[in-house]
Amino acid sequence: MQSSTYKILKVCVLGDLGVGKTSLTTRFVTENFVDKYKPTYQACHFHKYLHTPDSSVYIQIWDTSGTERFRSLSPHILRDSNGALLVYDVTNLASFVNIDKYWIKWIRDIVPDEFRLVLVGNKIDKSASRQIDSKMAKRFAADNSMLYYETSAKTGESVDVVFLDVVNLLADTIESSYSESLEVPLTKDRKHSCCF
Ligand SMILES: Nc1nc2c(ncn2[C@@H]2O[C@H](COP(=O)(O)OP(=O)(O)OP(=O)(O)O)[C@@H](O)[C@H]2O)c(=O)[nH]1
Ligand SMILES: [Mg+2]
Repeated sequence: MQSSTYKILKVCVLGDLGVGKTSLTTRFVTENFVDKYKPTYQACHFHKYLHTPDSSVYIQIWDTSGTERFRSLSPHILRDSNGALLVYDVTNLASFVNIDKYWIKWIRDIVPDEFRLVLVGNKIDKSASRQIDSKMAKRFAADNSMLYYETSAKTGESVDVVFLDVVNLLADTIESSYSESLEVPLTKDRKHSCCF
């Protein structure tokens, strides 16, 4: 059987309840958006094959639950990831405050300081309800050594950019300690996700 060699990149998506972690992930992987809120229990695993000018990448995305009582899997997922997207909702002040108050500390207790984090302010299509100023969020991200993006999973704005930049950002971590190759049959199954 014919096959291609892919580098494996593992990314996890973290953030408060309802900020749009699943919507961002499914928008990127399947190009769909669902308005109806269905909370994630435990975690869902998504994957996608990407071709950059330099290499072929098999990106595995762990979409975690924002609910505290379902967060038991998250430390294992985080340790097994090359980097993480830290998502908040630009219309929900508490979800931004929690990035500093809770998420960064929680992550730093689990993985080394050099672990790469990307901050994402989602739901920018709801501009009339915005509570977090872009400049302030960008400054906060820079102060915490994170790249910063604003997205809308609903319209798709900047969603691909985030994931493609994450692939570039983490490419060197794949080549060093996480370097791995995967022999992927060209006749791949069409299933994109699996939830626990
Ligand atoms: N307007 C708008 N709504 C969004 C956007 N992203 C997500 N939503 C909506 O926000 C709600 C929550 O989205 P989810 O993607 O399920 O949020 P989540 O972070 O995965 O939530 P948990 O799994 O419970 O932690 C859903 O009703 C989505 O349709 C967006 O960019 N714009
Ligand atoms: Mg979810």
